[in-house]
Order: sequence, then C-alpha cells, then structure tokens
Amino acid sequence: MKIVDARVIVTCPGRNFVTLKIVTDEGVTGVGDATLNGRELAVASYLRDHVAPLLIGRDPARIEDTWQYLYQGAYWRRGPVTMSAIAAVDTALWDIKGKVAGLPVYQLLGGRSREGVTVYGHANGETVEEVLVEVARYVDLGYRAVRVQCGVPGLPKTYGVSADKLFYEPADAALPSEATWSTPRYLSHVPGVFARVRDEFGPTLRLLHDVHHRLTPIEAARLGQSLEPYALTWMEDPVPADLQEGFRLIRQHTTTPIAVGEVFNSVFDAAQLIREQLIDYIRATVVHAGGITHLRRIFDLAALHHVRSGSHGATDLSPVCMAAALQLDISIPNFGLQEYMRHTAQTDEVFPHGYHYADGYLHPAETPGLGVDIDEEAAARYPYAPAYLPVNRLEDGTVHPW
Ligand code: EZ4
Ligand code: CO
Repeated sequence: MKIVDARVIVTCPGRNFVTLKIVTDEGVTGVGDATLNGRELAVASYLRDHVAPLLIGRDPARIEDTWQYLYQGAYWRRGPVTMSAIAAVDTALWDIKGKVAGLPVYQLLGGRSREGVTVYGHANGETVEEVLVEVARYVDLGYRAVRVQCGVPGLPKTYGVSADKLFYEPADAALPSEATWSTPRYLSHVPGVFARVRDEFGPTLRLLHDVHHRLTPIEAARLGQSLEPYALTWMEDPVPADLQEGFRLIRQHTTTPIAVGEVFNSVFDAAQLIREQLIDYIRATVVHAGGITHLRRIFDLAALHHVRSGSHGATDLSPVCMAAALQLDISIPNFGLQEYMRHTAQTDEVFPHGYHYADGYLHPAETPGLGVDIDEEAAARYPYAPAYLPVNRLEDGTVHPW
C-alpha cells in the first residue's frame, strides 16, 4: 500500500480547524487534526508545502519510521507548528492502520483498560450564583468531574468565563481582544467560590480549576494552600512551565494536586516535571504533542512516576483529536481524566464521529480506525475566518509578563 494524496482541509464551522486527510492507492483514508488555535495557517502551510510532498509514495503502515523521518529529517526540532504537523500525519496513519486491521485503534494499543473515559466539563459564570447553576447542569448530565471558573469582582472580563454554555470559544476576535488581570483580586476571590461549590455539592464531586498560567510559583503555592480544604482534583497551569523547576516551590508548599501541559509539544517539555514528580496530571494532547505515537511515549514516562493523563479537550481540539485521544485514554494504564467541551452542531456536521457521551463517560467508537471522518463538502461551506486568543494586561497596562 502507498500514500497517493495528503490533503490539508481548512474549515471554520464556528471555529477554525485544520485537518489532514491521507489517501492510499487502495482507497483507504485516514484523518489527523492539525489545529493550532490562532496560528492555523502556519501549520496548514507546513503540511501542504513541506510535508505532503514527502508522504507521496510512502508505505502508510510505517508509522514509527514516518514519525522519525519527519522529526529527525526536519533538523529544526519541536515547537507547536512542527509537532502539530507531525501529529496530523501520525494520527492519520494510525487511522489507516486500524482500518486495514479492521480494529479500533485502541485494540492496537493494547486493548481496553477501563469501561469508559471519565470526562470533566466547564462550569463558568460571572458570579458565584451563576457558577452554582452551571455546576448543577453538569451534575444533572451525570458528570463526575467539573472545572469551575468564576468572574473576579473588579475585573471586567476573565479568561475562561463566557456567556456560552457547555462550550466556550476563547479565540473571540479577528484581532486579539484584551483582558485585564489582577493577582490580588483573583487570589482573594477564588477560595470563597470553591467553599460555596463544596457546600452545595458535597465532598465526592471532583472539582478542578484552571489558573491559565497567571501566577508566580509562590503565588500559586498560596492559592494551592487556600484551596486545600476543598480537595480539588487539580489546580491547572498554576504557572507557565517554561521553567520546569518553578514547580518545585509550589510542590513544597501545598498538597493540592497539579496539572499542566496543554501547551507542551514534546516529552522534553515535561521530563523534569515528571521525573521529579512535581505534577500529578500531564495535559499534553494528541494534536499538539506529536500524535498518538509521541503522546503515548509521554504517558509511559508519566506512568513510571505516578503521574496520570489529563488531556486537553477544549473546542479548538477537533473531533478528530478527541477521537484519537479517546483511543489512548481507554487503553493506557495511567489514565486520569479527559477534558470534554462539546462542539457546535456545525462542527459535528463537518466531523461525523462515532464516539459518544453517556453518564459521565465518553466512549470511543467501536468501528475500525479512529471512528471519525471529515465531510469535505460540508467543510467547504465554512471558509477560514481569522480568530485570535486574547492578550492579558495588568491593571497598569503591562502585558502579563509570564
Ligand atoms: O485556553 O484551548 O483547559 N483549557 C484551556 C483552554 C485553552 C484553549 C487555548 O486554545 O485552558 O480553554
Ligand atoms: Co487550561
């Protein structure tokens, strides 16, 4: 079998997605997500101009060899653009391998390790009252875990808090919008929010919170301490992880578990965090961390160090990425949680998929391959529209410095 075509499809069914479709001479096809929020066309060009020509004529069965060929062969290593492009190829090749074998990809990864993939949803509101209503909505839907984000009094707009329910779209403008950040206002407000949520929903609902890289290590240590009475499942992205040893300081001060990694591209972004057991959950994803092949490598290192998976699953990760993530989630020994933000009806139309939600769990499709496809005719009806993530400034106008 040989690869005869590798098409890059850019579509915007409510938000932008970049998808690679690999076609073989025997008619078997595979899909991979290549979406990099706010930088979509850079990955599309990388694939179209620099990767697709190298794939033509290759044997699609050689997944590891193709991964090494693209990674080593580029000379320029890592980075979100390169690794998202490699991820798309890798994911599409796993899809093809599953279809050729007649098995869902998780069977090729060792088979099922659990009955379902526990997911968490996003409850967010401007006020605590709104937050409580949103948490109740997820509890009613059967969720066992909920991420809680609340507006901060005195700040006009907070990242992660939106009027949309069940999903939200942070890339909200054709040019970057701006939000204001104040650490003192934030740190004084958050513990009270969790006190109310615990009070209302009791001790067993799993609660999570995303700090979106806004704090310094000592500030994050204080936040972690102040949240200890509410027994969070994790405090996410407390500080940027450019400086991996920064997490030591947080770790020394708090038993609140830590999750990080949604912007990681490589095992090297996480190696120190994992080896020193500075985190509890690794949030790297299929699309941004080199595909199923490389993400499994990250999860295997994590398993050796008591670190569980907690993959990113916001709306900018397409149903193709979610379908691939579920194949890993259901099969690895150290699965923790899977983020699950629902996509819009238009997105679901463009990406028909067989995975489904029931009673707090996502279930991968049982069909051969990943169990997801792209409807290219539907995709063509939604042309690319520029959209960027917001920029954060401090109250004095400084661009948030870390
Ligand atoms: O900011 O997906 O945990 N989820 C998140 C997301 C990310 C966006 C970035 O593209 O932090 O909302
Ligand atoms: Co996050």
